[in-house]
Amino acid sequence: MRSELMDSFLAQTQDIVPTIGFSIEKFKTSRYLSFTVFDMSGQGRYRNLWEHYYKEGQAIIFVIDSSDKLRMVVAKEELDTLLNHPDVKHRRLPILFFANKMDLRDAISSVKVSQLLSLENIKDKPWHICASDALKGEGLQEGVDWLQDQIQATKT
Ligand SMILES: Nc1nc2c(ncn2[C@@H]2O[C@H](COP(=O)(O)OP(=O)(O)OP(=O)(O)O)[C@@H](O)[C@H]2O)c(=O)[nH]1
Ligand SMILES: [Mg+2]
Repeated sequence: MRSELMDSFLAQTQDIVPTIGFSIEKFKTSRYLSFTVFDMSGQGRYRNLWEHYYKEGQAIIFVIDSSDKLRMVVAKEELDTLLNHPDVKHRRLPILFFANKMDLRDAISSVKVSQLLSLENIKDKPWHICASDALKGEGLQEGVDWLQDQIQATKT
């Protein structure tokens, strides 16, 4: 099951193109749990689409380019807007952060990303940050395992 998930991630790194609007991905992590992921484009002109999916969503995955220090303030602004949205604000939605592009020399650590985004201020939702390298698939399994535990915990 582990390798099936990794294989599908890695197969997709072969042809990476910017997401236009959004795309839908489905994968199963066990016999009991399948994910339907709305992969929303991070480009400025598509960010207003995000909020239409908060209400139905059971979890949020927020991917940060750890090598882009200049745009970290933009990521923080977008995160704060997301956290204050009425469909998110008062819900215990688990949020998984990927401090991505860890393979790049000028990437900052996940601890530093966490500080710059003030994640310690998120007190009413379970959250977790993972360092990742999406090209090699590193860190992805750890993140998905955490999310799976969170979702299972809310079901039981
Ligand atoms: N070095 C490195 N490059 C990465 C990593 N993850 C993604 N990239 C590259 O970053 C670029 C953007 O990747 P995308 O997957 O299109 O990023 P995205 O956030 O989905 O972008 P949008 O769909 O436009 O919102 C591509 O050239 C990827 O190959 C990583 O962990 N390390
Ligand atoms: Mg994309």
